[in-house]
Amino acid sequence: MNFSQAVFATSAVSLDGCPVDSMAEVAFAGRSNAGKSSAINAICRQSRLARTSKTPGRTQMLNFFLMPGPAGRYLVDLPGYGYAKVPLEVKEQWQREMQYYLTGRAQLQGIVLLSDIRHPLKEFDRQMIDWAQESGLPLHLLLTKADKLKRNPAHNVMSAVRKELTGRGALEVQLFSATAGIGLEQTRERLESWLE
Ligand SMILES: Nc1nc2c(ncn2[C@@H]2O[C@H](COP(=O)(O)OP(=O)(O)O)[C@@H](O)[C@H]2O)c(=O)[nH]1
Ligand SMILES: [Mg+2]
Repeated sequence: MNFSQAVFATSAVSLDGCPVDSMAEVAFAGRSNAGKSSAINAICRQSRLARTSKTPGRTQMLNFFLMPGPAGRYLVDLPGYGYAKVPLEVKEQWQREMQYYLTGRAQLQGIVLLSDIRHPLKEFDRQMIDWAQESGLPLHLLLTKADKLKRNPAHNVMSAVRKELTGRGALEVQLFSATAGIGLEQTRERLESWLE
């Protein structure tokens, strides 16, 4: 798959604004600062495809990155934020839009959920896991910034998360680090299996 040739295609503020072609896509979800933009950049071997920032993002938009080819594919960066800090109204709006998108988007093949390994399975993550299960979509959980923990603690977190999520539909958990290059190939393989 043409990850290296991915280019920014378009942004949408709601399901209505998403591309109307029928190319298959995978969505990346996670609380703001979980490492979504960094992961997309690392997976696509580019430094500036998706924007990354040190301050939690305000982007309430779906960003579509196109992998060109005879059968084009999209990687979709979904809006995310730290749950605790947003007004209820924003949270409810987000919940409506995400539910429309997850239940109404026929092109969607699976969800990559990113969660900082130092505080996994927050409310945002559990919501996404519930929706994926309800929509019958496979979910691949990346425990991001795995470079922040030593090998054994990182594996212990992964085991605990796997145990907690047993029986939650098609769900896989892996370690990931955009900066240290941990788990990149495993993630690419999962994306290929969903998009091919
Ligand atoms: N140590 C470390 N920091 C990371 C990693 N991935 C992202 N970050 C940092 O975490 C912050 C948020 O990353 P970003 O990709 O913008 O998160 P997003 O809000 O989910 O798109 C930035 O300061 C990144 O440099 C990683 O694998 N390891
Ligand atoms: Mg981002």
